[in-house]
Amino acid sequence: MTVPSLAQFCVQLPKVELHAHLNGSLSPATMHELVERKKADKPELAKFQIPDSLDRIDDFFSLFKFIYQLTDDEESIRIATRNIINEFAKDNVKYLELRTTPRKNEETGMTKMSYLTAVTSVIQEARDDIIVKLIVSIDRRNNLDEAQEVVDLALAFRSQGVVGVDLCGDVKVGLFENLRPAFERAKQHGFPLTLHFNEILENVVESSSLLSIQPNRLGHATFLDDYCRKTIYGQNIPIEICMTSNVLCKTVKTFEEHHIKELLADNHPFILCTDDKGVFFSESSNEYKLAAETFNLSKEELFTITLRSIDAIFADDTVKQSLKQDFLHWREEHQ
Ligand code: 6MZ
Repeated sequence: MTVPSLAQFCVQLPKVELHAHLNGSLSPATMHELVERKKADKPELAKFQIPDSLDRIDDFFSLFKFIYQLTDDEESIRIATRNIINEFAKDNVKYLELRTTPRKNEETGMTKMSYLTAVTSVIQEARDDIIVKLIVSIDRRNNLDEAQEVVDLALAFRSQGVVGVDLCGDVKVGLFENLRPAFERAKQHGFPLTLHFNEILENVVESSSLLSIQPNRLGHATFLDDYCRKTIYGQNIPIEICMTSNVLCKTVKTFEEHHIKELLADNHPFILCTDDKGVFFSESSNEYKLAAETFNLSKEELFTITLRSIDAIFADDTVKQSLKQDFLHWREEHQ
């Protein structure tokens, strides 16, 4: 048997993706397909291109003014969701928690309810090579009523695959404390929480507020002071790591300096994720390859990372056990 290259191994490796924003995950092919649907009405869309590099994280959030014009009706949402799932499945992601912020559009008649109906109808389409669940996101821009509406929607769509609630959005906007009652209510209803955490240094002032709600996972956790590290390690909170995203958004200077190195040294649980594979042009397998190349990880260590990620998923124990069995079986066959 020929030994696969690192890139081939990372594609073959069964993976878990837990931090992928739906509208940030549109591949160039999907963007093209959606532009084709829209360009008769909005010819200016055809001219837009995702830039190769960003100067600052602020430039990232403004890209959604364009992307949201492509996904402003239910059919576009269905196309986007289906393509994203197919692409992750092709990259051998076996369990995907996609996340999205319910959005309405008065021009097309799309409501937050019909938006989520579109997403969940696609994630429930039966396929045997990937399990897909949904996390609904509360945007930092939301006011409390809007945040509570997201929790209402999470409850309404629970039996359609919604497994958790996220805090996301422009890191320089809003305050978690204003939205806290919505997260408390989601928690009371048994939804696990994942929060974007300290993506930029200015967010550190909010740390104790975010950690006091006892989130089940954290996204990024780029800047950790002693208090944060002690609390996160003490509560064993897994961290969703998005290396390419952080370096391209310039919140981390280089891959070598990425904060994953401390988690590796301290043996703290993390999950390698893509964040926005459409904007950052990086698939799940590429994030594994990058981690291996940067930190000299062996194939066995990559397998341990993917296997350990299963402990952090928001689905129930039966799903976890079955995934673990499948992953261990894969290793036996690929040793
Ligand atoms: C914070 C992010 C993000 O929800 O419309 N989003 N929020 N930090 C990040 N790191 C780079 N990447 C994406 O997907 C797009 C939305 O996800 C959030 C932003 O709020 C963005 O508008 P959905 O499917």
